[in-house]
Amino acid sequence: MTDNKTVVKWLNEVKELVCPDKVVWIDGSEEQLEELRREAVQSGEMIKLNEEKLPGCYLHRTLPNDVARVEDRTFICSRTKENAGPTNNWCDPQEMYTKLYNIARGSYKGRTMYIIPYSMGPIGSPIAKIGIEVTDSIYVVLNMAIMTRIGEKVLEVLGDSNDWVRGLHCKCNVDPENRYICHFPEDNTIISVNSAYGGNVLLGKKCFALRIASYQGWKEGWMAEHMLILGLQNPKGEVKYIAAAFPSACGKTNLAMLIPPEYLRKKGYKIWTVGDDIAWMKIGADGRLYAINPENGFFGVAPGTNSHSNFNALESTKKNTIFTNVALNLDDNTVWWEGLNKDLPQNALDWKGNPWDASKFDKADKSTYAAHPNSRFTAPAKNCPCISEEFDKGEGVPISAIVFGGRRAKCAPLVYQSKSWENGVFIGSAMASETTAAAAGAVGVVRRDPMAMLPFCGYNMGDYFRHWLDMGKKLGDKAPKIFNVNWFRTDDDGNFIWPGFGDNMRVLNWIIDRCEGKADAKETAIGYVPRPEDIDLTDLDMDIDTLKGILAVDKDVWKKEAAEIEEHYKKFGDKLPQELRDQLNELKAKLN
Ligand code: GTP
Ligand code: SPV
Ligand code: MN
Repeated sequence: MTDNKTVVKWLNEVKELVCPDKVVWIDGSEEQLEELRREAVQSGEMIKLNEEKLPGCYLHRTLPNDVARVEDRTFICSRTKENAGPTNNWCDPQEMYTKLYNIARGSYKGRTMYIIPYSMGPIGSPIAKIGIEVTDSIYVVLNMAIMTRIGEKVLEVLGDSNDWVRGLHCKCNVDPENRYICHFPEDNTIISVNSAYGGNVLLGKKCFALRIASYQGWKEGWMAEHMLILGLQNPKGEVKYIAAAFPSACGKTNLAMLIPPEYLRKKGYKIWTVGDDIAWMKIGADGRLYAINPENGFFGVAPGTNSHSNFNALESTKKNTIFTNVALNLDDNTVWWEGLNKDLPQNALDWKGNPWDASKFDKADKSTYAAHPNSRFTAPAKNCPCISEEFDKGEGVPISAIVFGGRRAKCAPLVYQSKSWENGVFIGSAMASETTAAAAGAVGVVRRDPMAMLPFCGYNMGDYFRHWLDMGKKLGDKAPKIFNVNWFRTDDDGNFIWPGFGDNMRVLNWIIDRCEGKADAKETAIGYVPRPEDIDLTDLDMDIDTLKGILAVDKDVWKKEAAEIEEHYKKFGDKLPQELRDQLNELKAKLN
């Protein structure tokens, strides 16, 4: 499909290594994709769902050992260990290439080598970038066809350029002991072996659009961030854009597609979705920060998604969607997951394909769940009822506010504003959140996750902080204002205090009002916190004292927090920018 010499050379080398029976170029045509779907159904790799209720939808089950990203097997193989930094696993690139080639060698025997040319970002957008993924999995091809822009036109845009990311995925025999997700930032190369799940194998997503792209952004003066992008439309019809970074499974998809409470809808407020997971941001000609969503679909968390919590996400999954590791309702050949509705299916298979006994369902015991807690839907962005008209444009949207957030049962207030860009970078660098099922390992453990990028930063995180500070200097007074939110404060019984979801709009309105100098705030040691009367509680069953409680900044809790941030900062040694050290000292002084 191309005579780009760099592409042809790499593909020949890969082919010689993996020894496929057959080679297939993915041209992006519907006929070819439909043929692959047929093949996947025939082999059992996918199950066709009810064509009336869920047209064009399929269910896929991964192996039980392969249900989430594997952070302990993810490597940044830069030439020096220092460039990977203290927060990444590192291995010498030559050593890792040798190890991976030994695993990949001959692994496509009896299989087909699919070549997927794809664009991250609207094809031809000045912010977009191109990748080629080679895979032996039809599931990967079909997911990439939803999550990215694929096919022949990508190669036309690439021409004879060498500016593209090489991605090799080998499913092998999905052996967790030989699973590696490796990035070679200096070589624009990703190699992933022995997995067939989501972020491990859809190489355009976390591997390219965050790990490789964050490195490229550092070198080229832009930013690749783990952020949703939304447009908030006010009653005058003006749209202001917000980018928000929350760790995995902490609410990006939900916030990006939010439906405002009725009283705000009636006034004319509305949210438009530009992206739900990743933002690429560049300084535009007018000096402001512009963001695009490099993806073309949503790889969203299924559990908890329902018509009340996230109507727009659920609507997005009603056609041409691939479900992974949810339950199969045998009565009508549709899907089900915990939190979809209260009707537990009485005749269903669980995510492993075993008969599911609804009577044994116990909320406290995840082993009784029908769907895996990290089960997902892959849905085309254009299915989303509130997709922004800017989504496909490629120039990007101007960002007014950057929001950080995470799951903190205590400590962080509902919302606060940083005092400056530097202070905002400090807040992002010190972010912490409870771990979720999106990555293998323990769930619910508080860990520092700077800018929600801990698992995704492709270079030394100390340099990454410096890059953030430098971007702020370039943006000057045009820089977005930086905020922090926490929807997850709990009471003594462990219940969430803030209603969350659509009601988060009340907080977004305060954020935009602050950007426009329209709302007041109280200065505290950690930043500007709304006065309780500044958060509109109309129609909400919450009293002002409860609100005061989740807006409070408890100095004793924060002194402990500051001590923990100091510990966290030690990892970065000399790479920690002095500005951030100063910010921490200022916080400590204010708390005393
Ligand atoms: P990734 O796709 O892993 O990056 O996740 P994400 O950040 O997009 O998270 P998502 O929106 O899928 O939400 C993850 C989980 O958090 C779901 O179970 C949601 O129901 C829950 N959640 C999202 N927003 C809120 C909120 O405002 N309050 C509460 N209590 N839960 C929320
Ligand atoms: C995340 O874990 O942040 C995700 C899902 O968005 S995955 O694509 O698996 O990384
Ligand atoms: Mn994510």
